Amino acid sequence: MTDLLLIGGATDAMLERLSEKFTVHKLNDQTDPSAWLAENGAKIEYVATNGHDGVKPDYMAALPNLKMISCYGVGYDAIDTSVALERSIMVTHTPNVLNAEVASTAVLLMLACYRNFLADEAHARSGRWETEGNAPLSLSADGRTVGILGLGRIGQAIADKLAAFDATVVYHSRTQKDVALKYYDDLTEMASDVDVLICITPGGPSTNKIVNREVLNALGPDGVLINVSRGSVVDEAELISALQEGRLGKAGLDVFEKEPHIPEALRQLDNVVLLPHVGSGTVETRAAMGALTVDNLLQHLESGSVISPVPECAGM
Ligand code: A2R
Repeated sequence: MTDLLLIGGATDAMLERLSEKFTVHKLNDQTDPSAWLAENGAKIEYVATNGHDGVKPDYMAALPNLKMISCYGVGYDAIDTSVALERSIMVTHTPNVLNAEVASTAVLLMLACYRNFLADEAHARSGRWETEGNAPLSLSADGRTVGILGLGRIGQAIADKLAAFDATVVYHSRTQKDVALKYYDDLTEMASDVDVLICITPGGPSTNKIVNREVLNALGPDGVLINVSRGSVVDEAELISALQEGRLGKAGLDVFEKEPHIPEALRQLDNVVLLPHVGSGTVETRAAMGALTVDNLLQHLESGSVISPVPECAGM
């Protein structure tokens, strides 16, 4: 059977299907992954990984006969696609099947920021309602102007869900899309015009810290920042100081610069809502992502074609 390297975890359902066609080697089971790769790397033709672990450059170099990398997740910034292209290695990911879930997470974070539900829940649970009286009033999440940074598949799903909250949706990306929403070619200008900025671009060099001090200041003391993309998109140190100094109102964050580490200073703030990167993290959506990750591998093994290549590999 063909040898497949699994980097990171996989569900039982994925492992069951993979084991029918591949000899699966789990890198997590190796006490010294580099030593294992030095000895066994040459027999590996397929890799299954995820958006967080990706494939480290030295791992990639230790796999001379690699044909394909299947990534569980839509973001693939932890895989160097330029090296993959040079070596004619196909890279696939799992777009679309998580659009609705990540969009729900973005909207839930926005609602949590405005409506203060987490503090209200603690107020109710602690018995303080009875002893101290009503919880303070929150702010309405309805009728807001929301700027979406990255109006792609997920960004559009967020825009669609926001219609239920009477939002005015505008967007920024590098190119204008064929949609009836106001386009800003300048991110800072958009940030100064909106109540909420929702980040949903890919990670990687082109978006690294594009939400910087200038953008955060433009969003302002009443502004809300939501990040469901990658931690690298926002300058985390600048975000913390903006929140501490009241130059930014609130933030709802599902992603961080050095996951799973969340800076202590961020965890101390009460004007943030923090999630442990669960944007697509439901049983249903993760099952769909797992199925597509495996479908891509099996199809490539059988026919050499794939279902969902990353854009860089679409012409291969
Ligand atoms: O810039 P464009 O016209 O290529 O539009 C894409 C936008 N985008 C950017 N916007 C501003 N500055 C950039 N440097 C930049 N790079 C890309 O992000 C497009 O509108 C959007 C990405 O959309 P999709 O490729 O359809 O990705 P999808 O499936 O919505 O997922 C977005 C990201 C993933 O890469 C993960 O990091 C995360 O959501 O879960």
